[in-house]
Amino acid sequence: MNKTFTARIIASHGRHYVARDNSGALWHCIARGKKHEVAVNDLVTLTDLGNSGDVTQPQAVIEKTEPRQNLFRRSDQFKDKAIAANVDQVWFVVATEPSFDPELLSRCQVACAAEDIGFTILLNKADLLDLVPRAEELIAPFNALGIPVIHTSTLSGQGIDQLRNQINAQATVLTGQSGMGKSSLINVLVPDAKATIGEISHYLDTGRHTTTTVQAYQQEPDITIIDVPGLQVFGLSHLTDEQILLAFPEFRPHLGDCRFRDCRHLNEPDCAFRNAVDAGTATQTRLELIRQLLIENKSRL
Ligand SMILES: Nc1nc2c(ncn2[C@@H]2O[C@H](COP(=O)(O)OP(=O)(O)OP(=O)(O)O)[C@@H](O)[C@H]2O)c(=O)[nH]1
Ligand SMILES: [Mg+2]
Ligand SMILES: [Zn+2]
Repeated sequence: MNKTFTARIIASHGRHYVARDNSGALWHCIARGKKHEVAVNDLVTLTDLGNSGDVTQPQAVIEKTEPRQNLFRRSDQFKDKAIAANVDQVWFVVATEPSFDPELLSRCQVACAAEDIGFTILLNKADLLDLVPRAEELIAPFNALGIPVIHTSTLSGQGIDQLRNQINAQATVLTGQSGMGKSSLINVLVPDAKATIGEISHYLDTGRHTTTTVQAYQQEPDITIIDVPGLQVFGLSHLTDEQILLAFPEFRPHLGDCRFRDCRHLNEPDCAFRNAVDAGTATQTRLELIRQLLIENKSRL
């Protein structure tokens, strides 16, 4: 009979995965059954399929996923995309350049709040001093919500010690749009990351520059840091209306205060959310995002 054992998923590319077993050996895996959902940083049970002719790539089947603490994911009408499992914190990386989309940042914050995942903004490329004030302006509304912001530079080393302190045994995902410097930050934080990238790209036959796979880097004693390909959209159709509303800290105190119980926070009289915007404790942009998310939810199949 084939050997069965537990392992940690460290990379995913489509329906292909790489897992690391307790001895440190890597396995090329596929999930059994189409419905079986697997994400990077999942703990799984594997069955050895032998070497299939290539001794450098032992093959295994994922039989079972252990229960998760949470799942960092995004979704649209058609598809749920698991990004990583058992995540303690997400670092959303923006940069002084190229420019970034604050709505994507907002959506990611909502996804994290719904799964009880810590959320921090990294303003990377802070060495480009002339461009810092403009980026800070875009981030200010998030900072006002109590979301921490760390200025970083992989060139000058600014903020890197603070990142090291904040990793502190927390499974950490770096996400954000393409070109912000996520992979560069990982290269600074995890000295042998480049070697791991080479190893994994050999397994999954992927390129090396722009990140195309979700991949975890582990460094003893307790660094787990996960690199994600640059995002362009962040759908939240997996969330219920209630989860959406609870994920906005600035509107949460006003939940249930609208005149109408089924208020959509549009033009209804005595809408507590609109009053919060008028009073300056919340922004019009974030209220519009709530409306948009509730509409997207309504059109869900
Ligand atoms: N000036 C400056 N450039 C940086 C810094 N960090 C990264 N870069 C540059 O930004 C570009 C993109 O960096 P990556 O690390 O590949 O970005 P990424 O976020 O991983 O991009 P994707 O993999 O496409 O999602 C590279 O040319 C880096 O050299 C920084 O702190 N300062
Ligand atoms: Mg990258
Ligand atoms: Zn309302």
